[in-house]
Amino acid sequence: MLITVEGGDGAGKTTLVRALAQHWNAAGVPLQTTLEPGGTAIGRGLRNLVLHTDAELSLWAETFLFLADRSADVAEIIRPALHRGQLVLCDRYADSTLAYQGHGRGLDLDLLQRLNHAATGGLQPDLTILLDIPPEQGVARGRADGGDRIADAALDFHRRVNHGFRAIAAAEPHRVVLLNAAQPPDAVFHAALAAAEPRLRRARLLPME
Ligand code: Z5A
Repeated sequence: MLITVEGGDGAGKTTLVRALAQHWNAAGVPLQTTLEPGGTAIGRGLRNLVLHTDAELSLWAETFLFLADRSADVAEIIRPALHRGQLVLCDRYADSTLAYQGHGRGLDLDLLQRLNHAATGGLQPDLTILLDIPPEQGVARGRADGGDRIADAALDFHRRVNHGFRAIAAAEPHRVVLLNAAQPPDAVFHAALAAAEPRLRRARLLPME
């Protein structure tokens, strides 16, 4: 089973992935975590390049760096873990490319869907937890932790990204669960558990109650 956690800058994805991983590890769920960009060795190099280069990067060059990272993550980490029967918890995945490069940068959404399909071999999350936060609030949290090429973009960009994530959630309500990420971390964690654990039980990754 593949669960992805998505959302704007500073939404609390990393905080939530850590808390869920700790909780499910303690419950004995076989678990693999990863993140994009940067889940693999090649991905860590790509992450540094795409987020921190001082050089000019075209929008498509930026996009292909994220896609190359995703392709490596799926091939090296996600598919092998799924074959081992593990639950995979991924901090960002294909929806981020649609929200940031599509809705945010304005690149063609249909083409990005096809490129995501090529990069992932069509692997779709079973569940996506979308952490929704007003962009002003998320950006302020993210900046307090140090920015990057994309996080430092104008607030208008982050508003389009937020609108993009909400459009994805509205289009795929069975896959995407939207949570209010402006709540305290513990409330976000419990809302995420409530969304995920019935599915984990159905997949026999957790015992039935
Ligand atoms: N990007 C892209 O454009 N296209 C793609 O295809 C992909 C990514 C995959 C790096 O991603 C950038 O890449 C990202 C999108 C782009 N840039 N932006 N924007 P990333 O996921 O590595 O970086 P990020 O989104 O900037 O993550 P982040 O700043 O680390 O945010 P986060 O993981 O969502 O939040 P956090 O680290 O858990 O929390 C941030 C701070 O808020 C921290 O001090 C926490 O203690 C605090 N926090 C967390 N939760 C709460 C709550 N609930 N209340 C109060 N405070 C909280």
